[in-house]
Amino acid sequence: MVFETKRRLERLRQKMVEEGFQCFLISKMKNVLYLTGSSEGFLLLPETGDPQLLVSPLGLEEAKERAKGCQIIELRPGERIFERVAAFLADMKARKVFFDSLEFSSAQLLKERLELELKDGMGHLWNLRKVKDEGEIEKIAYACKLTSLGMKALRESLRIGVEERLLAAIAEYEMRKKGSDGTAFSTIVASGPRAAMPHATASSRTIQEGDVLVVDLGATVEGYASDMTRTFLLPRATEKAIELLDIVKRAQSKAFEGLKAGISCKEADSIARDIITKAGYGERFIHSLGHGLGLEVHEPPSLSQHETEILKEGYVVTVEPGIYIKGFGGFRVEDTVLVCRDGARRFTFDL
Ligand SMILES: [Mn+2]
Repeated sequence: MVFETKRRLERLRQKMVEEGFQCFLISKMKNVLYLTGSSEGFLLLPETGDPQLLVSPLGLEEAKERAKGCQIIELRPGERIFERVAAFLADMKARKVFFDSLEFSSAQLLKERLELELKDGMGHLWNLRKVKDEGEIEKIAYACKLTSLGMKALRESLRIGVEERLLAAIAEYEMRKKGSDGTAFSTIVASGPRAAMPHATASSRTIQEGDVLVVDLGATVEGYASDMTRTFLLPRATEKAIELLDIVKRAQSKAFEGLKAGISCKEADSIARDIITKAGYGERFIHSLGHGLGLEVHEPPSLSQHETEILKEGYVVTVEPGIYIKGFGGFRVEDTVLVCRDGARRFTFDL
């Protein structure tokens, strides 16, 4: 971790200097975690000298224990952080400053005090964060294993009359017990007509004969997420439901087989979309094929028709085609995978 955060900080600094900027202000928790190992603090990365981590008394212990490669500066209780940032930027005579996220009022304060050019530098951070290193891959793979175990426990508890919320609890309990730090998002357990809503969370509805059930689940391990969806058909599911799930599964496995470094996000999306369109449900595939995943569940790139970016070795993405028919149900199968040179490696289990 020490070498990794140091390498990340140096690469970001190099980009900053190349573009003629003197400082990078980093306030998003996941970016601070990625660059320092601590999820506490506000990071100032100057062109020379130690990065400075401004920390409130509340986060001081964590920062001291976990932050690597930077100088920790304790803020006074109630001290306004941007007063300190402004003073720091004035001291170093910064003129061009990158930020990852900046509230309008904070930007205004800086502009009032200093002659500054402020520019969104989040793209530089994403360029680093998109390519996962060994340590990150290990954490994501572990989170995916826990998610698969949770999904398996849910499947084993699946019966007529059980509440969606109980099924969610069973899956989450299993993940927790095996080592998850928490869910990566609100677990989706959507049965019957509710399955047609891609973002429905678990409700008090009970599972009925003939239901379609969509379960979307994720764990976290040391800040890293996982994402997995399975669609289950209850006894007496209709012929149409069986057919629709088959189409989605076919689209999903073809997209997985075709995924590799060197193809574009759009091309990846097209593999699945063409299959679903040929089957007559193109209009019902209402989202993109997938998304990047790491410290956040949804990261760039988006595997969509609008994204021409080329996938690189080391990207972790989801592959999740779906078909949704209002009043009838929804069908989605999702795995988290690593993009490799000649293909993709699946982290979530085959179940
Ligand atoms: Mn997803």
